[in-house]
Amino acid sequence: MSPTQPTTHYRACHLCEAICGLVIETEGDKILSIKGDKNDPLSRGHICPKAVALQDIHEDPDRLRQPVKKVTAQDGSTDWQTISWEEALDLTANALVDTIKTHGVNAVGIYAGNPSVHNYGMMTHPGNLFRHIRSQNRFSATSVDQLPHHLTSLWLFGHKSLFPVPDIDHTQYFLMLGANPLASNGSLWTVPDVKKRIKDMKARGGKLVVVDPRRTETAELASEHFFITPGSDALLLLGLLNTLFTEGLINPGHLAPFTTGLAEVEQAIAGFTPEFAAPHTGISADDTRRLARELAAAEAGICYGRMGLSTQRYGGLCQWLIQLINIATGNLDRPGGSLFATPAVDSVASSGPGGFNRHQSRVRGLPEFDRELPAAAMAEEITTPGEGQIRALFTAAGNPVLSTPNGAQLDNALEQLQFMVSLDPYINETTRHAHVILPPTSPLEHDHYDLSFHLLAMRNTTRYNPPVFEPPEDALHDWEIFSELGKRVAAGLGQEAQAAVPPEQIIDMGLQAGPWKERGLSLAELKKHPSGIDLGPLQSQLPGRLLTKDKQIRCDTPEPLADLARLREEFAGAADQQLRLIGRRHVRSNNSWMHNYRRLVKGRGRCTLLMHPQDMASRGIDDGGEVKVSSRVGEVAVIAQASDEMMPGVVSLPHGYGHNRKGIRMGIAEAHAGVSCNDLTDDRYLDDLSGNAAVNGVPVEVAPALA
Ligand SMILES: Nc1nc2c(c(=O)[nH]1)N[C@H]1C(S)=C(S)[C@@H](COP(=O)(O)OP(=O)(O)OC[C@H]3O[C@@H](n4cnc5c(=O)[nH]c(N)nc54)[C@H](O)[C@@H]3O)O[C@H]1N2
Ligand SMILES: Nc1nc2c(c(=O)[nH]1)N[C@H]1C(S)=C(S)[C@@H](COP(=O)(O)OP(=O)(O)OC[C@H]3O[C@@H](n4cnc5c(=O)[nH]c(N)nc54)[C@H](O)[C@@H]3O)O[C@H]1N2
Ligand code: SF4
Ligand SMILES: [Mo]
Repeated sequence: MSPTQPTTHYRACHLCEAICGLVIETEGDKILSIKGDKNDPLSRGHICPKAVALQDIHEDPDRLRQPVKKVTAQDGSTDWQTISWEEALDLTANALVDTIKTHGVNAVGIYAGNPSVHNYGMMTHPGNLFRHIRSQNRFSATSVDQLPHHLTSLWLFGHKSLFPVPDIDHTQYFLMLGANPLASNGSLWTVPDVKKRIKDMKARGGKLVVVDPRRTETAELASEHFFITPGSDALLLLGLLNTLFTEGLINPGHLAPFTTGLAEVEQAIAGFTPEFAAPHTGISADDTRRLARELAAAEAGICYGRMGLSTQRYGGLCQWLIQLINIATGNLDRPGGSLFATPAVDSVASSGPGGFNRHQSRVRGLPEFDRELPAAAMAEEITTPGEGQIRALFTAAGNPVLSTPNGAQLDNALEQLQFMVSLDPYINETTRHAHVILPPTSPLEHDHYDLSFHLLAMRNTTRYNPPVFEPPEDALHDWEIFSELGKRVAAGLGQEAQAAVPPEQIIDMGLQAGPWKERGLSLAELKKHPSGIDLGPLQSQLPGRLLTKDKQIRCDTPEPLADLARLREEFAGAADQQLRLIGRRHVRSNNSWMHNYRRLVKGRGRCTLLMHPQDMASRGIDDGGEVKVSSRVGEVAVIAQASDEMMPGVVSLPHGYGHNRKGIRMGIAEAHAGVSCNDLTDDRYLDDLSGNAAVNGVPVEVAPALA
């Protein structure tokens, strides 16, 4: 075929968890169009405005194509110099080996960001490098995100990644807390086209109840919406569970033969009544009881909570309580409830269960989870002298300066490092501190398989996509960079390097050994079905799928039960009048790194502080006026926007902005800089149980900027 003839490619969008199927038309090295793939059995043609950004990412002149090294001129100014891969890899490996030999493995810090789980080579190959750097100073976006879900799954189901997935297509009742899938397209819940699925559910007589301090896009679609004071959800969930117990509504159904400990939970939570919760949550005791009865009466129902519940002071308790409610109502593992997916390549079977609190962070004693420490501890581990201090840092697909609490403190800390390397295509707020940046191929230049999101999907499907474009000659994929560095570091430490098996071979083996092997799945088979293969709706699989040692679900988990004392103490007095900050997502944005694409940033600036008109009036703030927002750790100036979507006493600012720092090279993002919400969030404001960052519910003050 001539290279100038139009060619059709099938490809999953990897930008968010919805993993929509795309049809991409190309001619030579040009993209002609990007559209939804109607034949994709999961996404059925759905896409959002971000899909077209794949073209912008691919073509972005700011995206690095070659490694760069920081060079300092005689006057002290710095610049970036393009270097060869050979030099970049050698330089990086030497610096890592030197650090390890002089200061030990813990002197190397590692931070892995969110795109790692959207890019399968970044999941199969980090071990090729990090097995030689067994540092305890490992961090990731997990501890600013889904850590409480992992812990709950570990405690109740025996594996960190056994996540119950809401079966929206078959449910009649959906209680959703702290999630906004209309903007996020779903999280820990792969659910493309969620809007239509919600509408279908309502059309068949189902009910959606949303609990959120903001009347979000999702709340607008709900049958009922309740405002809730940020950070108080655990009290509401306890009130619900308490009602189930006191009104005789506990019915674990098919779970009963292998479920224990509910009686102990009943005793422990006896004091947490709907009346105790009401003054703190703002939701009446009558409404709480009614919601509990409705959920219990539903033929099949779902209780689900996401970022708003995970990243608050009681994230661990909240996610644990949600699963107890699903168990107590018999809705776990039941069609129309929440079920475990059966991915064709089962990463649950091939990974360890994870562990908790086996070691602690050096400075503050925060608990490890799955060999990672809370990201909120990263800055102090860099700046506090002593044995085990981080002196060299490896960041991969992460921008912690904008995405972790008290980002400004981390921004300063990174300047102290002796060496920093970033595996990243951009010079951004974090990577500008690096000494070397290693840019991988563009997403369309490598193949694609979803290792993460089939595990979270509301329907079992499987799909493999070859690359849309051949990579340029002198380019390396993320997985190749890990392997190449692994080889060099192993040599430097006198260890044996792991063989670099290409990711597609790992997938091929996974498919042939996986739960659907009887269907004859293999890479070759998947290649025959470019839109993917439908494996059907989620199925009930307990107790078979449980990975707890005794194949039981033990509900009386000691850690969250002990955490009830902290909750009781915090809410012992009257409700306070503190103004609280929460986050916000927009369908045209994605965390910190998608503000450099013209089509996505056009229109009114989105980095504004939403505030209830009453809260503005009492502070003399005008709609559209500039305000100062301050917290224990910092202050930002931003435009305030009046909105009765907000619960009075709560303000909302999106995260991922703040592209006004010196030295970044993302022209469009700089022109739409905004401020970083994580210059206000607090590295000391955590869910003490899990160590997860509480970026929602942060106490703040707001005042007119000129006051
Ligand atoms: N206040 C507040 N803070 C939050 C949140 C919030 O709701 N509120 N949300 C939190 C959540 S849920 C998350 S997941 C984190 C995200 O936190 P991070 O993962 O630290 O940040 P991202 O913005 O996702 O940054 C992604 C980085 O990966 C790079 N990148 C993109 N694609 C690739 C690739 O294919 N390969 C490589 N090597 N690099 C790539 C980008 O250039 C960018 O530098 O933020 C968290 N922070
Ligand atoms: N367009 C877009 N899509 C995305 C992303 C993105 O940045 N942009 N990020 C992706 C990532 S990494 C993730 S993890 C997911 C997140 O997916 P979601 O969790 O669905 O997304 P959020 O918009 O953060 O929803 C959190 C909701 O919690 C509410 N909230 C805040 N505090 C509280 C509280 O204390 N209690 C209650 N009940 N609610 C509260 C907020 O108002 C918000 O509506 O989205 C993914 N998809
Ligand atoms: S919802 Fe949008 S960003 Fe998410 S996978 Fe689909 S097209 Fe991509
Ligand atoms: Mo996330």
